[in-house]
Amino acid sequence: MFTDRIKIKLIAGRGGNGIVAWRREKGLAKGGPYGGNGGRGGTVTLQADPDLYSLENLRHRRIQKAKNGQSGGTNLRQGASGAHLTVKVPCGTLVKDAATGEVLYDLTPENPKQVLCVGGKGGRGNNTFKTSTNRAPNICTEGKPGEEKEIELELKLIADIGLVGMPNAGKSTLMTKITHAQVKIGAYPFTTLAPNLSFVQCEDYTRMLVADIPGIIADAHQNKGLGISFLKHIERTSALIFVLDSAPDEEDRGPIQDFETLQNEIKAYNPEMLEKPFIVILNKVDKEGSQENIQAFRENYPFDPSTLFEISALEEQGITPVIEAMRQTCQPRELALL
Ligand SMILES: Nc1nc2c(ncn2[C@@H]2O[C@H](COP(=O)(O)OP(=O)(O)OP(=O)(O)O)[C@@H](O)[C@H]2O)c(=O)[nH]1
Ligand SMILES: [Mg+2]
Repeated sequence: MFTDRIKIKLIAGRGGNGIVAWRREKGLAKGGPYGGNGGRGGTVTLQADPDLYSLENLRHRRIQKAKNGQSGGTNLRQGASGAHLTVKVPCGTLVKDAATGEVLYDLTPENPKQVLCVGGKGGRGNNTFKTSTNRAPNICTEGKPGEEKEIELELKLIADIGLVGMPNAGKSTLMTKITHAQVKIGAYPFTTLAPNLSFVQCEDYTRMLVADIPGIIADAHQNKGLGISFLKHIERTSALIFVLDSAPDEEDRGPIQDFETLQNEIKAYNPEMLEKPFIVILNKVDKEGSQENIQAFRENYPFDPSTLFEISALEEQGITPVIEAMRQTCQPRELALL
């Protein structure tokens, strides 16, 4: 199960009550007010955790509550504060107001932590009401309720590179050859149903985070196939890799047509994504008929050799230059050190 959108309610802890108590000591007839203040309620914080890739862990816990503060004690004892609650979410989680949809925060590696609900203040014990005219106040106050918020979390994964292609193009096969990911591969469309994320480890000890998403088909923007909502997970990558099947299929669809379709669908989702640096991969060169398609593609799109690659993901041909090109293309963004 992959969850990338969820509504939850956050509730900070209530403050503990103040109390009425009196000082009692041997030989002290009227000890005076001695009731302590209540403790503060716990605060709710959202924190981006780089090891999480889905909001799945929140699916069965829609209400997240920090602990209440304790009541004050006798002998002026302050009540204990309620424990804070830190809710962990993946990096790239947008926090929205559930009612209006307005984006409140964007939890990224640069800005990973945000206090959402502040705990309620503790109530006052009777000691704090002591004045020169009222030396024995019989009053105290209740703790204040903690803040509450209904929010919607929307995940937009933050990877360095996104793989995009038609179903069956070989995205997941390529993913398994360049990363340690073990993902499902199948000779049928829509094998991948949710994004996969994994690292390519480079020789200079840097690494690139790659996202493999479900295949995109023509009219995906009208919700054909799995739709284009998964494109949001490659919306924030610094580069894209178009994975094209270079072998002709039964309907004689080829890489030229597939490349156009993919670009049209991406444009319908967010045209700015087409401004990212990209690499085009002509996959399945081991299959019959691919050479004619590749030649036609090269004539149609005279891309630079640093942009266009011919590979066989299945037979692991031509993979190393692709990894090098990915590194070059990613460079604008600081690559993560191991
Ligand atoms: N002959 C050949 N077959 C390949 C190659 N790469 C992938 N395949 C096969 O193509 C089929 C689809 O591969 P996947 O990696 O699942 O394709 P995908 O793009 O992830 O597909 P979706 O997840 O459905 O979008 C599988 O049967 C692979 O074994 C290749 O280079 N040569
Ligand atoms: Mg796949």
